Amino acid sequence: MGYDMNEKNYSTKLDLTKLSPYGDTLNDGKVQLSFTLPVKNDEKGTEAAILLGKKMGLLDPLVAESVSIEDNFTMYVVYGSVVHTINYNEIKVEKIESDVMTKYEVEDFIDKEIKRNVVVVGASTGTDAHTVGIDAIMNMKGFAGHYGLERYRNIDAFNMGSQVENSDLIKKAIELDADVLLISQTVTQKDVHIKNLVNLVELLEAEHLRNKFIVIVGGPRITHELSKELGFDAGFGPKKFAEDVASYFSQELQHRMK
Ligand code: B12
Repeated sequence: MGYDMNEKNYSTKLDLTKLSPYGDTLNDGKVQLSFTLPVKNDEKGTEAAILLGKKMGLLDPLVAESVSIEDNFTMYVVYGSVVHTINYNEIKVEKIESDVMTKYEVEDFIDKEIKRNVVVVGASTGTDAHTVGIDAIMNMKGFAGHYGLERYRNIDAFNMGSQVENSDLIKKAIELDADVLLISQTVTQKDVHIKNLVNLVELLEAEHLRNKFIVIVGGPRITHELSKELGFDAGFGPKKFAEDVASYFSQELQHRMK
């Protein structure tokens, strides 16, 4: 097994216009990926995993691990080098422009700039039964040491739970005269989240309510860019907490009040 020096740049100088994964040395392009094949955990299965790695464009793939899941199912970890590079300097990402504040700074900001409590209604919508994400953001105790919105002294947070119909969420938001809608989506199989999120925006538009609320979506596969494409105001993915979204909506509300 040797590196193909013609195909890969092994210069150890950092060049952000040709960004490549770092394994043992700069620019060696080493990646590791895992997948399961519905075959026996034997030599033939290992060869199949290597061939798949090669077809995916990996140089010198090797099977670092193979674990039998069932008689005819094996999970493989394949290690190899990618030859592709990225021009890091050209990347443009749509990101949320507001400043992230602490819980206490958010509360002070709301006191000073909004001068009343902010009303937030949240739910995991459609068929989605995953509650942990929306609870992490909204519940009093919060998540990973970050208090949830219910704990903010000037935020009235209403968590409707999971499998909430879009129409019920809207009804509740009208009833409570909400400022902010928080939607959580976890299941993305067959793009069910896209259909459900688009449906919410369509319902809001049909009832001329789209601009009445700041509409935010979050979940493990949500990006801010995707949220904008779908007609939302902002999107939050993994490793985001109550203070991230509260910082955004309190500043956005202040902006809209002006
Ligand atoms: C727990 C769990 C369940 C539990 C849920 C219990 C409950 N009360 O929530 C149960 C057993 C019910 C379940 C069911 C299913 N699950 Co499930 N589940 C999980 C699991 C193990 C953990 C999810 C979780 O709680 N994460 C922790 C939270 C804190 O993380 P989070 O949701 O990402 O939230 C953070 C951010 O995303 C963000 N965020 C989330 N929401 C929001 C909202 C806003 C407004 C903001 C600002 C931020 C924000 O903030 C949070 C904190 O940082 C994951 C696998 C995994 N390890 O992730 C699978 C997983 C999510 N489940 C999956 C699947 C497929 C299912 C089922 C379809 C399985 C089945 N065939 O029946 C069903 C679906 C049921 C349904 N109708 O929805 C898949 C989803 C794949 C996909 N992309 O579609 C996963 C990834 C497992 C897998 N690898 O296949 N599941």
